[in-house]
Amino acid sequence: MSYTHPGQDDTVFVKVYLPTDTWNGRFQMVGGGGWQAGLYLPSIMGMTAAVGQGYSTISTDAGLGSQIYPTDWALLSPGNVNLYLLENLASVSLNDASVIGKAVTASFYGEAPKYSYFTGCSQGGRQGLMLAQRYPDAFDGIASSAPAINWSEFFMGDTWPSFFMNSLGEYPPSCEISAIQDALLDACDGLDGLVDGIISDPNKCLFDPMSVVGQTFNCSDFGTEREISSVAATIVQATFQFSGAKKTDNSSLWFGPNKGAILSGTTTDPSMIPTICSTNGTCTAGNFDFASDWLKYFILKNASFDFSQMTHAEYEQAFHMGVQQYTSIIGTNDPDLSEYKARGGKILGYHGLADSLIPTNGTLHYYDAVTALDSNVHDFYRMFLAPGLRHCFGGDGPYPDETFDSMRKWVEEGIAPDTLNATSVDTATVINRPLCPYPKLQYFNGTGDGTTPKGFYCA
Ligand SMILES: [Ca+2]
Repeated sequence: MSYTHPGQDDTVFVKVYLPTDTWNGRFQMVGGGGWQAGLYLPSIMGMTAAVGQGYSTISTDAGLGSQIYPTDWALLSPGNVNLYLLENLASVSLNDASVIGKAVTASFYGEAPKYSYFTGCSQGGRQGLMLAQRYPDAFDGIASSAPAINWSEFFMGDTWPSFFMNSLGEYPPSCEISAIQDALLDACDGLDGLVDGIISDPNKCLFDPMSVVGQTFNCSDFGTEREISSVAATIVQATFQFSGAKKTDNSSLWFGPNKGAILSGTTTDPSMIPTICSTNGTCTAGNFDFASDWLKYFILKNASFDFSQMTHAEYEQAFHMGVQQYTSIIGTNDPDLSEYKARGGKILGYHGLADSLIPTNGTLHYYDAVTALDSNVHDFYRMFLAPGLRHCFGGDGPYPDETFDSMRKWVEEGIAPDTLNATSVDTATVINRPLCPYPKLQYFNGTGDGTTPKGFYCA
């Protein structure tokens, strides 16, 4: 079904799925991902799973259509952002969907849902926190993982490696970046007590990419042996944790991904250091439109902006403009969750320590800000750190598959989860490990074999 906000020239589509005779008395809204508010394939899969478990469920497209990028809707004309649609994406359509979903549920079954829940990761994780911040009455419980909060900061931060390469005029091949990452993993894997290919405490990793300059490696991209260059090491160093986007005076603008995050890409988790190489081994700048579209269309409002020519002063200025213009619309980092706490709401989520797309430290920065206002934050909001997990899913670390059910149990039975189970997805041997709620981290005392929870503890 569709609806409009009269005068705003929008058409918002929502879909509601209702189990005919297996309704469990509960309502669940499924969030979106990337630039999509919902109703894309993963949302539909989430709705299908929810309806299979007896939930009535809804998802919304926020009136944006089904495009992967905002290219078609971002600008009304050069210089003029479609703010109504941005607000639909940011917040308005979320509350709409909760109202519509609950009303359709009540009219179909003749009674209102006993409990209402929201679930999402990335864009969906941001949506969950926006609902808690701005529409505290909408949901009893929210599963919010790897949230795309600090929206303008993290998008600008994601463009930093590309900007940095442009400023050097150097574009190392992904095999070289991978070789540095492999050396980092060798150096830091065991610091958490277990050599398993997963870095569970990135802060302990003091690996310096410059230390492997000159080492040879086999480049799978070209089938040749190469040496790690100081340029590639400099780029990796500039991308990682404690570095990240910088001002012209070298002070920090935003967090980089943790050491151990994979900087070379996959289809669902694009390369942080995008380069395009020909078979003879020469490379040029690749694209990371997912992030640079924010800069181009929303901050600079210029569809033909040439990112490759940007100066450092312009980068710093654009970073500031983005925060200034959009934080109140879509920043989603208001740390005052007192109204949500007061209505008895619970928020539970995870963030992968190997997330390169949305830096884990941005989420922890927010969590710290919430904690500064309410030292009892643990009573209603817990964020579990997932070692080796990339953005929302994927990577060598196990996946927290019981996030939603733990949240529901917390809401309905008052059982707060002290750990969150995670199960490996693609590994030959299935491993199960307990994730720890921030500020605790997961460590291993050496008593098990690493495939079962035995030997893991939170500290
Ligand atoms: Ca390890």
